[in-house]
Amino acid sequence: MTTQFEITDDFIFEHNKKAGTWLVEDYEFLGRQLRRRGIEIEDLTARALAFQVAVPSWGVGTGGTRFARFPGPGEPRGIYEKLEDCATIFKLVRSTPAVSLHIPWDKPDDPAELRGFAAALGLRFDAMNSNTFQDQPGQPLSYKFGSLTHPDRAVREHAIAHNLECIEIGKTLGSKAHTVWIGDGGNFPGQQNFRKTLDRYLESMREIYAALPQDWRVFIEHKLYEPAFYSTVINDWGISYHCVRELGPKAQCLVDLGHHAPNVNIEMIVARLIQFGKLAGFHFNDSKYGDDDLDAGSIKPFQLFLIFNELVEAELEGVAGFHPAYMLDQSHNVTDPIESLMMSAVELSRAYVQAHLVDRAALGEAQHQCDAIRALSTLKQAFTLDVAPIIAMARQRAGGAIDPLAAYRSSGYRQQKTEERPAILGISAGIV
Ligand SMILES: [Mn+2]
Repeated sequence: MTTQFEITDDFIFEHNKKAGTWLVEDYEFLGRQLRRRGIEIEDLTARALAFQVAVPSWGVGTGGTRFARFPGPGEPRGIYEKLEDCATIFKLVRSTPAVSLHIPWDKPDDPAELRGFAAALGLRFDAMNSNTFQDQPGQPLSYKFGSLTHPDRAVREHAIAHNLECIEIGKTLGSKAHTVWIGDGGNFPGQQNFRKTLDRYLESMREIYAALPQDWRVFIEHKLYEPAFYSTVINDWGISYHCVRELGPKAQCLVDLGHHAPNVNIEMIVARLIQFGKLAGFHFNDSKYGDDDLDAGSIKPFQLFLIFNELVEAELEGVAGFHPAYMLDQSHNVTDPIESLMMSAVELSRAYVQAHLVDRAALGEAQHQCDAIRALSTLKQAFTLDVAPIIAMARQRAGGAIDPLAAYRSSGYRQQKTEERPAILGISAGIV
């Protein structure tokens, strides 16, 4: 393999010198402000340093809509180049050491070799993802009318076998979870029998569940609609919860923020799943209308904060069995995917640190006294504090960039990759 351009630690160190002065100044000032509120800034910086979120392999390519895809320059052309881009994100933000793969888009010829390649970049593998929402070239049986819920047993068996293959690949890669999202459902009234499709789903999922290694979990991802516009089989968290209860302790509900009806109280769903011991984790993104897959916190940053408020409360209480898998899931039509994924990772760190600022004693007291205004203002006090110096300091201490976007742009990474990676057709990227 020829030498590929990479952003070096020295480059980041040099770039940080420009912003280092203001960072120390702002960090000290914020530290004094927080001390007046009885908070030690170093405790928050330690929290920020510990926060991690996985990136999706499919997120480093330009996604698209149902109408078109507009590929960007220098896009990764295969899983090895996708990992290079993931490593670049990790180097700059230092909070994204794991990558989630989608099979067969990322199917490796040699999973052990791929694991070694990732490890050399400082990366490991997060949850596996199966794909039974599109047909692969030469596939004898079609998923056009469903996969795990298809009326034809042969199609269901084909879809089950694919999921088992994902788990097998994941074992070699060191993954510990398998995520199942299906597009199954109907577009017209009468097209499907609601009860029978769910029965078939559970029957199929039981076979997948039985193939899980002892220390694995399976994540069920629900989605309101699309591609089924009338009746999606796994359409909301209630159905998802029913299914994970039926399957067993290794099955949990995954929450993709874009997969709910507008205005749904997602933070309350999160709290319920924590309470029931069934929160698998997240696909973070944001949306204005539906499953827009915009960068995290770009439309509803307060909602993101409220979700993290629930997560941090559970973390601080030490709720039994609480270990959510944090992952980004977003698709990019108009931005450089590396920039978008970095910005989302930064937004999650911000929401996480802000949630640690909530005065939980004051909030509990306000709730006990039925003082709605004081409860809201307690949350707002945490949400409105600018914690940028804390998360920038954490990045710098971990060897990352104080300003990841500026460092990335001045590195010339994308231009270098454009020369190294002449475009080829058929790049796998998508919205899931
Ligand atoms: Mn998702």
